[in-house]
Amino acid sequence: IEISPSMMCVDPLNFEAALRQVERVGVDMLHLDIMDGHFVPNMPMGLGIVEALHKATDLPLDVHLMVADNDFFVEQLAKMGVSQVSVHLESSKHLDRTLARIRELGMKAGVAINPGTSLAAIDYVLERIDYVLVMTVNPGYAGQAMTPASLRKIADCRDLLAFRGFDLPIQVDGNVSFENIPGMVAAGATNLVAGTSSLFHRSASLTDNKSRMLAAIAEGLAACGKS
Ligand code: S6P
Ligand code: MG
Repeated sequence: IEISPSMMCVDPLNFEAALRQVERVGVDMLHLDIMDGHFVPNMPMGLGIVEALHKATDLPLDVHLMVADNDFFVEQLAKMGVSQVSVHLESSKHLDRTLARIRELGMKAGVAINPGTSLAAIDYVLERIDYVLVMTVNPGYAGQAMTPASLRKIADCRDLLAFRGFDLPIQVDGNVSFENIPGMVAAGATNLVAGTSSLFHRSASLTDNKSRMLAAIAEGLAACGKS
């Protein structure tokens, strides 16, 4: 199970210190939420931070695009050493073409899907993707509550991938809390976007929060017989 901390959750005035703390505590990649104020009503960080992080860290960069013009941002990100990028199927006019282009540019391609969107739409792009991002909140903000159908949707995604014979990571994003992690992992989540409800929870240090995450992951794996 991989952990991808959502960097929009750190204090922008102490960004570098937070980055070093995240590196010390140990994570698998950095989740960077790029929003344009059109597809979602928020704009917490832009391309400048992606470029700066590429120079400042060895951690792989995991970009989650929440923008109206995916194709523009995909071309920009390819120049910034990004490892993987997900585009929302809700904002993609030509999803198949955009996903093919992401791979052509040397990045892993992910398709992100809003809580209210049917999984059926990803069925015919499975050959084009390296992971699925199942949104468990409506995109735009940190600190929201998990949408009610999230756990069965993660399980449905796992079943669809298995049925079609694709062994792909399932990233989950939104209220991936200490309480929700066991159920998410048991349902098939393999990559956890960690925000204000886990790694960056204000009640404790990053080290303690990471330990609590690991315990919650172990509980989820045990529940599905994988530990
Ligand atoms: C939301 C964004 C997410 C959040 C993350 C925050 O649009 O894509 O990556 O930053 O969900 O985590 P939490 O635990 O505050 O929900
Ligand atoms: Mg995100």
